[in-house]
Amino acid sequence: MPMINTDLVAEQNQQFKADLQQDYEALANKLSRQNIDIDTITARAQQFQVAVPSWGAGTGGTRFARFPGIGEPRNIFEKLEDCSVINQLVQCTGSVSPHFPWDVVSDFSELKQHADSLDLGFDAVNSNTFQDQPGQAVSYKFGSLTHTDSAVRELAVQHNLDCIEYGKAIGSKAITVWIGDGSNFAGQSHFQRQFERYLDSTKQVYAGLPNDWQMFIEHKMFEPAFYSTVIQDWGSNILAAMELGDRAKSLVDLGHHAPNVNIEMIVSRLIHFKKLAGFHFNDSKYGDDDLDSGSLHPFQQFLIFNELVDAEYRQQEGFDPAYMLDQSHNVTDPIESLMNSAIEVQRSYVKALLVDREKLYSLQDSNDALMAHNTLKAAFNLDVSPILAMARYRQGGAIDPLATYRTSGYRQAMGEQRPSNGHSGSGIV
Ligand code: PSV
Ligand code: MN
Repeated sequence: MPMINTDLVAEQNQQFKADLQQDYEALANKLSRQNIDIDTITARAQQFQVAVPSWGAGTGGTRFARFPGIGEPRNIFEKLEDCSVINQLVQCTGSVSPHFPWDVVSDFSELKQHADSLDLGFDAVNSNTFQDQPGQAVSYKFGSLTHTDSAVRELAVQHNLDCIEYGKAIGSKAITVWIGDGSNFAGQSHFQRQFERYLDSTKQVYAGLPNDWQMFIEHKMFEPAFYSTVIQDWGSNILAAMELGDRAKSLVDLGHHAPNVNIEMIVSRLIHFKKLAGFHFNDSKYGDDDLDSGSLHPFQQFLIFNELVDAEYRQQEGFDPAYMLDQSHNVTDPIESLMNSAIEVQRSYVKALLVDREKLYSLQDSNDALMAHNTLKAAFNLDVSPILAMARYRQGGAIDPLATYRTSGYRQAMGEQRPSNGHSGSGIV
């Protein structure tokens, strides 16, 4: 059941189609000179998918304030409706990654039906032990899976096991575990004992995974713990994943590293050890800013996709990463930001497909640094917008998603249908 009138999408596409056709043909000619068939690339773009975070559908905020937008979704059912608008127009976001307990419902089969009716699936489920819930028996103030008190650890383990049950009911196949556990003062926590408690707790969660499920471990350098975080980097992450077993893998959130860290190289190492779970895409300037994907460092995002496409090209065994967005929208309409970001991530993928890999390998092998670099840059510098627009059009989406969305008046209509209930079902994300 499409949320945006399909006649409107068709009308809008009619307006943009002639220009697109011209631009596509011009690019096709250019690529054919490099022996690249544009339709093969467009077909790959049509297959590309990145999941949308349920928590991204509401306006985010900072620790200072949150400025809600109009017509915000008030529960997971409404979040799914907004996510389906995104997918209807961009056609590369067919699944949603839910976050519990924010998205807990009394009847998960009803939620699954609602998602089915909107042509959406569910990606990895996320647990939340970084916040206390009303009436919670013991507090996560000093940690969750690594807390010194076994009663707190048990509560956190049980929450993760509950998340797996919720996920089973809606067709998920993975749980992402991110914890804020750590310390704010030197000496506050015993690093090794804390990590031992982490492993002990996560082993219990891992033991509860169905056979066809994976556990994604997400690292983050800092925040909310500002001196030390238990799973602070990919090193602790992969060590924990190796200790847990084959179905535990490391998830890379682009905002969770120190500035200037070579994330694409981390990705390459994780691929080598078959430990790359997938991504939370976003962009950042200072820390975990949760800016829109590709808005500041499109070259870095391209270099990451260069590693991913290289792994595909080399047919690396077991390579199947999950792609998700994870951003916070403070000053934009979340639907618009998520559409833009999904397209920017897809753009990086398509550009990486255009890298002449055999040429690059040979330039690398002959140590021709500059020409190797220029070979990468040649793909990055190409404007692949016509391929992305054609991929959307061929999938039944919008040639210009933002223009169509704004013309539809969806947000204004939601403003009338969804009077604010004071919260969006998530915290400040
Ligand atoms: C933590 O900052 C994080 O990136 C994790 O993925 C959380 O689940 C998400 O943000 C929630 O805001
Ligand atoms: Mn994340």
